[in-house]
Amino acid sequence: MLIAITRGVSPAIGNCELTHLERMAIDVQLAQAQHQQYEECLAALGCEVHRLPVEPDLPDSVFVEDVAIVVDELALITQPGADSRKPETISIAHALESYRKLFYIGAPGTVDGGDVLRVGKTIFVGLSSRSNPSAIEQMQSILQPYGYTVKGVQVNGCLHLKSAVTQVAEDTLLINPNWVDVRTFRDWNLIEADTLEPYASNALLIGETVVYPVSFPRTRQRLEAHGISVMTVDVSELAKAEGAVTCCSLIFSAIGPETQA
Ligand code: CIR
Repeated sequence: MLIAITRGVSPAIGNCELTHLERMAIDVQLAQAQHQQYEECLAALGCEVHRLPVEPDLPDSVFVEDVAIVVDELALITQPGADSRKPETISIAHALESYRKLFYIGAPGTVDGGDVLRVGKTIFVGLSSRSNPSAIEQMQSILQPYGYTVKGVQVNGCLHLKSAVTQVAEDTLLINPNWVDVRTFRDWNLIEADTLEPYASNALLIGETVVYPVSFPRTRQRLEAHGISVMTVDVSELAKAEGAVTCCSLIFSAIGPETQA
């Protein structure tokens, strides 16, 4: 069984962090309705959705992906790269402790979960404005004993590594070659996002279905042409906060910490 941890949209989302986007008014009610449809989509794909209470004072707290990295053996609570987001970790650690043994990234390390792409036993970590080499070293020492290889990847022009590349099938990645070096991912089949849709590389793979923003029809056609099954969601308001589909959930299989190594 898959668990999906989510959190409702904060009424303060209009004060979110922004790095590459101009601030635009966000319709909070519409954002909340879109987020609810996103959760319904996760449930339709077999996830048990565990929604955490809204954090009225934490504008970006809907983007739960950034504060933890969950693998079968453990969960890492991150040290988010933006100071305004550091308090988000407390409730996520509390929610995860019944599922996984917890480890913590400490200062001076910073890493956002949006920079972490796990493909099998390889964990790529974006070197971005949010994530740094100290966090990567800490991740290596925590994860290597469990057989994971952790690799830093330079990211340019976008917020996170997963703004630039995500997994869309077991052996296939969706990528924007302007933001990350495609040679890093030469061991996988690559589908390039349409150049008219630069933000189209963030897709959320659940089982064999990709949850995908309705706003990228050209890239969606490319995915479908490769035989990938796509379920669309409208996340236009969350996109104004520089969020996308992976960042609104933490999805993992339900194993208790007592059954872990
Ligand atoms: C931030 O800048 O931290 C938020 N406004 C957006 C975070 C999006 N997270 C993600 O893509 N993993």
